[in-house]
Amino acid sequence: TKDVRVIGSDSMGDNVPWFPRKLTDLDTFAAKVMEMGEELSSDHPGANDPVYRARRAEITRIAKSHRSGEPVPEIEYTDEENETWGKVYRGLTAMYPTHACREHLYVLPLLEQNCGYNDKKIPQIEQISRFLKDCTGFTIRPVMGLLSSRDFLNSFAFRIFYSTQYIRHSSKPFYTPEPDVCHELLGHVPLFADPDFADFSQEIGLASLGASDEDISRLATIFWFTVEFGLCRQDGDVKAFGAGLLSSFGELEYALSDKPELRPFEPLKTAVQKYPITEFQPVYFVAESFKDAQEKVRDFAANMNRPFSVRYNALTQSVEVLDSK
Ligand code: HBI
Ligand code: FE
Repeated sequence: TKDVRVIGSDSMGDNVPWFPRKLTDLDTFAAKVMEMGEELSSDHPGANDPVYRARRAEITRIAKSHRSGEPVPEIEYTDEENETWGKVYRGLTAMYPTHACREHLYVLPLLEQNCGYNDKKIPQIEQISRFLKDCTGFTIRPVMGLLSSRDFLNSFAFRIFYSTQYIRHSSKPFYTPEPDVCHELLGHVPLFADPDFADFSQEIGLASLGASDEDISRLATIFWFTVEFGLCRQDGDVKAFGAGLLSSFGELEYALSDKPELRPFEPLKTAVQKYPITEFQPVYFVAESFKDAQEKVRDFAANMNRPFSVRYNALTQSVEVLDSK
């Protein structure tokens, strides 16, 4: 076996993309957003509503100025926003008992007891972040909108989840072309309270640090078919754990029907599967368990074209770079 040596950022070589080494390195991400961060696309139901746009801008300003270690500012949501949340909450929670994986079903009542989840008011990120920290060490930071795949995936290496804080337009409570609090808090958050799922997501994050653009694209596809649209086998049934499914009535129903094609989760194959982003998925991948999926992602990462490996030091909340694979 080779000697394992922790190396500094100066000795990484020129063709390794920059990546965050410590928690505060992520501070630059909050303001770095892709197209929809500040401007709404023309197909967004709120695109021509000046009141909605002003409100969304007000909420994204909070994300822009947030720094690591600070509490996430509370937002006083309007009655209209809370009503939209309520419609989504009631609709989805009615489907979870038959469609959601057991980890999601276990955590949701805990979020109701500890974080004020209910159909009356949108819960607050800060309270949820503190709850997740106790469960798995995950914390939430506010973000203005979509980050690049690289930045978004890198943050998972630190058990950080970047969450939007605004809500979809009230005219279309069951549709949004971008992530919003309904997607983040009902789809993603419950799973980050599960230790095995937290490990699995961090594994993808660690694999993404300093990865080539090609490998980032493969990891983003793996992320898409697991964290966003993943299915898993539980007690002989297929259940949903992907946040894109757990936050969409239509697709949650469809994904567990006999219409789509299901294939076993296999990183080498999953990573190159093409997928539509505006329609239901024709193909889903089924994981045996989060632990099994984590091991498979670790093997995938070990075979990536990256001249070093990384490990996370939870005591210093920093990433150590090792000069052997
Ligand atoms: N950014 N804020 C945010 N939220 C996401 O869910 C998200 C993102 N950037 C990219 C992304 N998701 C995925 O489509 C993958 O590229 C990782
Ligand atoms: Fe998401």
